[in-house]
Parts: sequence; C-alpha cells; structure tokens
Amino acid sequence: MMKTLLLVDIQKDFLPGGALAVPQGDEVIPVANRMMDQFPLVVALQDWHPPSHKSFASNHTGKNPFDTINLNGIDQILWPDHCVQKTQGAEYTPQLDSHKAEVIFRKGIDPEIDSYSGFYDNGYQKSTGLTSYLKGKKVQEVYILGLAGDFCVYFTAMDAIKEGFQATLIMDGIRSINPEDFNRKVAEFQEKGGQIIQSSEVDENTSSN
Ligand code: VGL
Ligand code: ZN
Repeated sequence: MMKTLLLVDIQKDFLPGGALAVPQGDEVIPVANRMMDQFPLVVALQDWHPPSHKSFASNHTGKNPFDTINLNGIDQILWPDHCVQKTQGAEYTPQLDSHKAEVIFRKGIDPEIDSYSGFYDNGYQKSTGLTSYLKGKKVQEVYILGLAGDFCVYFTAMDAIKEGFQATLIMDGIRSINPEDFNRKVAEFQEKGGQIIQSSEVDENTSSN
C-alpha cells in the first residue's frame, strides 16, 4: 500500500536561467513542496554528469546541442553541458524543500551512456538500485513529478510500470522541453496502464497512508 513521491531532476540547470532550462520549469517547485507533505516517503532523482559526459555536444567536435548521434549503439540527443557534478547547476534550487527527500538517486554518471530514467541507464545495462530500494520499503505505488516531462519524467514513469509499480504522473507538477512530445508520451504511458492526476486530487488518494 505504501506510496512514494518521486521528484525528478528539479535542479538549477533545468530551471529558468539554467543551462538546459525547461520552459516554466520553476512552476513545478511549489507543487513539489506541497506534495512532499502528502507522502510517507519522498525520493529524489538527480542528474549527475561528469564533465566528460558524451551526452554533451561539447565533447564531440563539430557537433551542436540538439544534434543527434549514435552513442555506443543508442540514439543520443546531444545536450548543452548540464548538471555537471559539483557545479551549481547540478544542485537543487533552494526553493525546493529537498531536505524532505529521504534518499537521492543519482544518474548519468557513466560518461559513455545517458540515463533518463531513474531506474536504469538508456541501454538497460545498469540499475540505479531504485527498484530494490522501493521494494525493500514495500512501495507499490509511485507518484512522479518534475523535469523534464518528455525525457526523465517519461522514462522514469515507463520504467516504474515495467518494474511492477502502479505509476501516476502528477501533471501540474511537470513541465517539458517539448510539450507536444510530452502529450504523445503521456498517451503511451496511459496505454501501458499509467495513471494521470492533478496535485489537487492527490490528497484524497493518499491520505489513507
Ligand atoms: C534530462 C536531458 C538530459 C531530464 C536530463 O532531466 O529530463 N533531459 N538530461
Ligand atoms: Zn542529463
């Protein structure tokens, strides 16, 4: 019955003024802060790249951000340098009550492969340990919000279903790089059994914990 709130990458680089700013990304912060008090367990994800990460356009001569390449057999969008370990951009914004997260799972550490999902890298080679952690806590339901909807939120949500959790997107707590792409991905998520909800509806659904 245990429910978990999963906060995806609410880091400075994904917020206005950041290196990979998601439009209106800051609007998820008050939703996240409100939701944290409604859940018995809060887990946060943190995009955490070394400077040499091969998802960065700057590490490929002649390539620009948003070009795509084949990286070790996987299609890879090249990004501006973002969420570099130990830099300000990788930090949670102080407006986020991130101290309420019980644990932080970091991803994107291996320079050879990107990791949009909080559960696995994009090649499904390595687990982050998130499934084991949640199953060890008898979590069955995962509620997800954060940034960016069309990348890390979507991949985390799809993997949550694959890993056997009941998964719900808190829609007003999500902003996307490309909102139209996100809408298509939400439809796919729902086809796989995922649920969508607004934060205002969460109270009645989780208070039984
Ligand atoms: C993300 C692109 C690259 C995300 C992370 O958090 O959605 N997107 N790295
Ligand atoms: Zn990244």
